[in-house]
Amino acid sequence: MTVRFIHSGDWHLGKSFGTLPDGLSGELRAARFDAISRIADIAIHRAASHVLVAGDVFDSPDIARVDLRRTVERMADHPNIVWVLLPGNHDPARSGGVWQRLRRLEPPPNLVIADDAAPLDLAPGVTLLPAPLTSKFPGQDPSAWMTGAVTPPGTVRIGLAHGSVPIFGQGPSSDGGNDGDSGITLAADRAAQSGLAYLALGDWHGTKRITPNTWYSGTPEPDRFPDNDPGHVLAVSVNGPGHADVEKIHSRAFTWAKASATITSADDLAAIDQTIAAMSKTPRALLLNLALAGNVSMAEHERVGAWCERWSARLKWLDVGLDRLAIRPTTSDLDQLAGSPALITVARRLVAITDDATVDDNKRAAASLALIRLFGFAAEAAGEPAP
Ligand SMILES: [Mn+2]
Repeated sequence: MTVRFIHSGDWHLGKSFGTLPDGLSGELRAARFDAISRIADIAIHRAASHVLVAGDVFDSPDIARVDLRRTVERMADHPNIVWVLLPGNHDPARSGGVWQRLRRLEPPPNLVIADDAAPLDLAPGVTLLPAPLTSKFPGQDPSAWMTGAVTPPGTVRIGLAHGSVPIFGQGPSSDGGNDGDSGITLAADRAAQSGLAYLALGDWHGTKRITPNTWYSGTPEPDRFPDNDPGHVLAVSVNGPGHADVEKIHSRAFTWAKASATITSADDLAAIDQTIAAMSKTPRALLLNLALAGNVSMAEHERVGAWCERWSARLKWLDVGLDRLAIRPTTSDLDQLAGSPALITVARRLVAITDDATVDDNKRAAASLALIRLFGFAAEAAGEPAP
């Protein structure tokens, strides 16, 4: 008996990305709904009958009704796939909650809300044991009931749960972000304890293998600059009660990545060019958080600015941090201030602040910015365009 399904989780539909530029936040919001269709394509391609979503389907119980409707419509587009949705800490199953609102929209029969901790038949001989969350902080392991769940002998038992598992030497696997840190601890050996062929977990937004048959799928569409490995779904084949084959499949539209470099000239950015090329074949789909540090002259600082502008135009988003990139005016930089010894004194004082490791980072960043402004004004006064 073989059952094939897609394991996904942490869709966070409706997430607003309010701190990002307007147009971008709209695109990222839309990409999360589009992920449903991409997952359907993956399911069809892998001949998977079910998509199991391990919690946090919705970012908030207050998701707009039209977005609930949008979710239903996306799933209704694929009547041959059964979508099984588990309530997580962002969208717990409680009276008056998001799942009741969803039911009032009369979703099609291929949308299954797994909001009851009771065996649910997926296919002949295959039973799902879901561990829905009924509150943000349930205070106990919601998967514990799986161990005592009675199923006929030979049944393939598949678990579906949302929360963190303690990882050897690392503590709980919570991802520490606003959207993944549920504070709910699940037994890491739940699959073994409860005779599960596979345990599909959500909460951790990166893809992570806990045991050969216990995995976090991660979110299919990244939602932040990651410290983990988001942007995949898992195609799972279970052949009998004891064995699961798991394949990690790329599902994201946008790649979020972090990079950092310490530079002394804009030429050093060539290494970042290569890093960007390695991160994504499609720069327009890349959101890059870049932290630059080091010391550069005024002229090099201008070149760094031009480099940033070029990549801002080519990438989906360049979020560049220049706080730790200090200006070191050269003799020729200082020559620009030759008409005013007072300005040279000011410039030297600012350089001394940026040089002083005992001064806090904010003050040093402010001194650096003041230097850039100072030279900008000097260039303007000399009739040159400001850098
Ligand atoms: Mn989550």
